[in-house]
Amino acid sequence: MAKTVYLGMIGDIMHPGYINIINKASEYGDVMVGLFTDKAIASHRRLPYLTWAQRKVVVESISKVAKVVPQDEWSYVPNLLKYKPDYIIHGDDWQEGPNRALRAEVYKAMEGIGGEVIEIPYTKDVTASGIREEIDALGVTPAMRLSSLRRLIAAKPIVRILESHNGLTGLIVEHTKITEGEAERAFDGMWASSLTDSTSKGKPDIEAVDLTTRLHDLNDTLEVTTKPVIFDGDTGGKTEHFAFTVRTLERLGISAVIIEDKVGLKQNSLFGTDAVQVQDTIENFCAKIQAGKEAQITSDFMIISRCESLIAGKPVDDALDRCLAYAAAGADGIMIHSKEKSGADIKEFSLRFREKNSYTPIVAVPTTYNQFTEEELASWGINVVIYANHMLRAAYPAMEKCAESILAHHRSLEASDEYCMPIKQILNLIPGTKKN
Ligand code: SPV
Ligand code: MG
Repeated sequence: MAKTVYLGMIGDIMHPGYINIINKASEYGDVMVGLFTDKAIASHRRLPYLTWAQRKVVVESISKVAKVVPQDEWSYVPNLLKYKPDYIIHGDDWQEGPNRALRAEVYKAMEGIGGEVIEIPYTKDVTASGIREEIDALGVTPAMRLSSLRRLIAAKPIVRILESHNGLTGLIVEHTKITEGEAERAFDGMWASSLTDSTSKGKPDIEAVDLTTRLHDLNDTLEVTTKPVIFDGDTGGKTEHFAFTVRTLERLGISAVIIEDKVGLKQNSLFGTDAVQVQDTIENFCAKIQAGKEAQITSDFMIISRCESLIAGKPVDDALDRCLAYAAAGADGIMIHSKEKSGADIKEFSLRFREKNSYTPIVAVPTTYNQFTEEELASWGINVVIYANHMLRAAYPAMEKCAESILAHHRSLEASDEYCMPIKQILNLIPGTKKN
């Protein structure tokens, strides 16, 4: 009987390195490709361009691949125990660096099932991550960006979104990453916040900065990023107007709009009951959601309804009634907001909402209850966390201190040393900056 050789791969960008390892594997037996699912990848890396089904079509049509199976974990072990291959093949690049632990557990598992590990020299001149960087530098199509949020929600325990209000903050969301063991940690996308869009213009957050202006400025972020954007649509305006807003956002490749169930002059929610916060009727707000759903062209765009009951001082029961009705009316997600510091209301809401509705994504904005980790929020059933204003709030105190220092010292020496990045660094900050 032919032997089986297991080869784990993401298979997003086909390149000679992959073909080389498939050819080598086929010398030992039938090649079984463990094709990483979005879920397996999302725990450690950015999602691939192609969906699992699309990648499968490509990989299974390579003549030396006998079979493609899903690999649902970053670890190979569950599939090795399930399929018990005679061999597993891997590039020797995992002998060093963060993948060493992955290698050690593979050796142990293969020993347990009586199989063997084959290591071949890693193809250095071309890598999928190198090609990916080059493609990302070219940008992304609106359609690809738009659909990526739904894929992320399906693949990750919790999707991590950070506020961006200009091109520069967009670049921070796009590129900032850290490594934690074998995993890369980065932000999944951007929040186009009405608070920071208006504050950065020196205006109050009362829908005074009109949609056209906000979208014009958002274009700066879209030009230099590839990650999905969730747009803060305030109240969504008049129902008749909201339908146009949805079409415009879709055309730009925005993944989702969040509209809040308030009427009258909108005030920022973090004023809580210090401001008059009047909610729409459930019936009217459901009609607005439905008008938006009817207007949208793609099936991937998301309309997320935001409930302001807790902000307006009403009980969790009121928020539940509303959110269940919004979901039933067709909302693709619900955002529950609160300025309560303990987080108890959000936790109770989320757990009780999940008892009645297991599938509609829940979005939370833990600005005031920021003591909870993403893992804790996810354990309550929350799917998306938005850090809604932190780029702006971080920048302002630094700028103010810098300005005060120049005044106090009658020169900029102290301010430059203490509060400013070096000139050389700012000149090279922007990717693509060229020098002769
Ligand atoms: C925003 O960022 O504009 C929001 C969230 O709507 S909050 O400011 O908390 O209301
Ligand atoms: Mg807002």
